[in-house]
Amino acid sequence: MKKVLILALTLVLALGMMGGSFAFFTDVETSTGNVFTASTLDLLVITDGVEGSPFGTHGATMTETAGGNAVNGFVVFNDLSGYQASGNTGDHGFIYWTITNIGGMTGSLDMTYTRALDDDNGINEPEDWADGDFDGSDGTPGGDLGAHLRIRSEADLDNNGSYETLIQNGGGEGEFVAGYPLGVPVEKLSNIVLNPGQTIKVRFEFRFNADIGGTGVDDNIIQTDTLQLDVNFELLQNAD
Ligand SMILES: [Ca+2]
Ligand SMILES: [Ca+2]
Ligand SMILES: [Ca+2]
Ligand SMILES: [Ca+2]
Repeated sequence: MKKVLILALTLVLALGMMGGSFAFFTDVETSTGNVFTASTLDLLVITDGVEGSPFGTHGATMTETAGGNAVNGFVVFNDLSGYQASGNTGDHGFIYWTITNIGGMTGSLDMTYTRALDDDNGINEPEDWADGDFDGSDGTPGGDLGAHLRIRSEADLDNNGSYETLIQNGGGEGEFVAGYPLGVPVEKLSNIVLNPGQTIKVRFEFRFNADIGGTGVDDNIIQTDTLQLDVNFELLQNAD
């Protein structure tokens, strides 16, 4: 055993000496400054206009709160009613959004609506009487605006000024917000390809009928009621 160990040591020393006795040509090239930078996926959503009609004739108002680089701006419509100014149209209004991919890579855009809140927001006397009883209730457990307010939205996917794509369900008149389950996002646009720099536009409309619902329901059931609809735009990196 001892002999084997000694032999091994000798071999190593001999190799070392051989290495030191040769001269080699050498050349070295170094690639420095290799940098890896992730691309960007960034969505810019601008609320670029609101419009209402026949606002101003009976006190309805709208206020627009600007957002940052996201759809965190919002619009508040107050004191709405089914007031009939002309024809058979009650209060209605529009919100316009411009959506641009300001990142460096292509993404897929999804858009969802969420009925976030639909609340009685207090019950006044006429509202209480809507169900024929002065009992502190209007006869429905939650708010009633969602069941009497239609929404309709369209997209201009090629940004040519024409809103060619209907993105709501329920036909030309639009759909009642109450059709959305409370608190659950409902997808309205999906997998819309947005290249870097590409823009699309979305026009959102809400509308009361002059006789809300038109189903024999006392219109007073919506007095003071409040409704919140959240709109979410999400840009996802494309798989390819
Ligand atoms: Ca109420
Ligand atoms: Ca109510
Ligand atoms: Ca009642
Ligand atoms: Ca109610």
